[in-house]
Amino acid sequence: MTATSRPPATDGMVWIPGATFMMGSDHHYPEEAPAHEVTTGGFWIDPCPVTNAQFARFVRKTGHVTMAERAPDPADYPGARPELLVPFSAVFIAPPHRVSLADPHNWWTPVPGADWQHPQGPGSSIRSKPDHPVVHVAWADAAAYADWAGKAIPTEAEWELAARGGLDGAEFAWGDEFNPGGEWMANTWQGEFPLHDAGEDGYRGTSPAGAYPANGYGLFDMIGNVWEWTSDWYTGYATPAPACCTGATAGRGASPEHSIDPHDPARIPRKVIKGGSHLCAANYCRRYRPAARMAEPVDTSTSHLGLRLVLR
Ligand SMILES: [Ca+2]
Ligand SMILES: [Cu+2]
Repeated sequence: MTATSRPPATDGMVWIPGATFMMGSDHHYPEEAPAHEVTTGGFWIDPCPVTNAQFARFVRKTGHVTMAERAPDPADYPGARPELLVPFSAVFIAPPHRVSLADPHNWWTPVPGADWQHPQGPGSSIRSKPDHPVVHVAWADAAAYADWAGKAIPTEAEWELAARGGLDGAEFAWGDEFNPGGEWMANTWQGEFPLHDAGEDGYRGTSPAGAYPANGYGLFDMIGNVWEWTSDWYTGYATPAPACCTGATAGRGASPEHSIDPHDPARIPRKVIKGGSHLCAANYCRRYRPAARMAEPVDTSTSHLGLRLVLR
């Protein structure tokens, strides 16, 4: 942390009035069900995800070094392959031929030297992308940025309320039709994932923040472009909250311990991420919807995950 100037807290932010709304969905993936009523207080939210230019300013002012730029400590990853104990981040690389969709390792590659300034790995840069969302930020990087900005990472309920744009119960952030009037409303993937992105929406990979129409609250890129971190520890909505936390909203009140994937040998706790990304495709991952959610280990950074901030 430094004492240097911070952006004025509500500069350009949008006020989301507190509300009771239906969170989740009964019509898609099991982790979104059951739809349930949630109440959240009012808050300010940034209209766009944090951009490369904004993150660069944070790094200049604070000297922050992201997780992806540091070598993992072998003590935290017993049995890890030595090639993964160097600084790396996960980059989407389209396979050269059709692969099993059951194994994300077929397109996610740990690339040494991939980080927020080199989103595709060494040799790539963000020079032409100052207005694109920052990517390759792990949870600790997102939290450090929020601290510096004097803001916070949204809860899942805040994020979903904001993404719905006042259209309670709608499929998408803009209504019930994916391409209303033939218009592209978000940066997703067209064509057969993970082989070929036809880019019919105008972009392959990330797009500049604000390139698609805003939702009903005036928020851009809530859906598609990049996933966004939320502050909630992951749990299934159908999983009963631990006894310590009864009274908490369904899906909330999970602990780091409860969020861990039982198959993960490193036992890394997981946060909820929201919004889907430019990699979401009809044939593989229809998560370009406000209700959609995924669990992301806190140590993980990828080429399709960024953040946006709120102020309470
Ligand atoms: Ca696209
Ligand atoms: Cu997806």
